[in-house]
Amino acid sequence: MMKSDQAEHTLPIGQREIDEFPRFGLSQYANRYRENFGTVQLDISGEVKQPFEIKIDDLKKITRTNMTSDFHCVTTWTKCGLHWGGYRFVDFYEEFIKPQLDFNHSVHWVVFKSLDGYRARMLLSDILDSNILIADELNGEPLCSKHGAPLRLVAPAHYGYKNPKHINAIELHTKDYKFKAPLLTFMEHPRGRVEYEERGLFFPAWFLRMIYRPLIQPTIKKFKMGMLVNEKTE
Ligand SMILES: Nc1nc2c(c(=O)[nH]1)N[C@H]1C(S)=C(S)[C@@H](COP(=O)(O)O)O[C@H]1N2
Ligand SMILES: [Mo]
Repeated sequence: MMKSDQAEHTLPIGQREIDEFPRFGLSQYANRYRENFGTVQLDISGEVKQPFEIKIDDLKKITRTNMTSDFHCVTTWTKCGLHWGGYRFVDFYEEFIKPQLDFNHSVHWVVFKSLDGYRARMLLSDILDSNILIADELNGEPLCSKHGAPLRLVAPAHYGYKNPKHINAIELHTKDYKFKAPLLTFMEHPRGRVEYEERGLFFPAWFLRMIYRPLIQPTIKKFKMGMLVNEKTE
């Protein structure tokens, strides 16, 4: 098998490199693929003076950037060396969101909502890190729907479930926010950091690895089918 050419590449604990970069996620989202989700804006709400929208074209105001990183799914597969292009989340936040914040409440959680119904929450302090991207390019091409067009979050220090695809809305919330997880509660860690193996709640990481591994191939198949079926019916 052809693995990544960096011989010295060490993977995070519990991860195994795979050759392909499959479309992946929770099974319930497998069938929600669209070749074109067709949005041109991000709706911003929560702790802002007033809800507002950012057109995808408005993003051109901020500097573009490229980043190469490995992608780690919580189920233990890793795809190495992906080249992403887009905008740093921190630049996006400074340009568009910070000026609109309601200063009576401090933002602690950021919730991303996706066109397939997916949701992910992240700590604002985690995603202001300079390696977090809002990506619209993958390996030198416009981002394809398979991997999250029109826009997806790329947060390489966090497991895949904190890398929402097809983002169309962002909510800013205080510390008290009660999140409705799309994943079963034990599967969703509030932070999902790869370095600390934050694979989920309650169970030890080795146990979660063991139950997740057998799900990889069937899940890849379900997502492949989802793309085939929904391409035909479009
Ligand atoms: N909108 C959306 N984003 C999502 C998911 C999803 O089902 N829907 N699945 C998450 C999970 S669990 C993983 S591993 C990655 C997979 O990204 P990929 O399909 O580009 O490989 O997307 C994440 N973001
Ligand atoms: Mo994942």
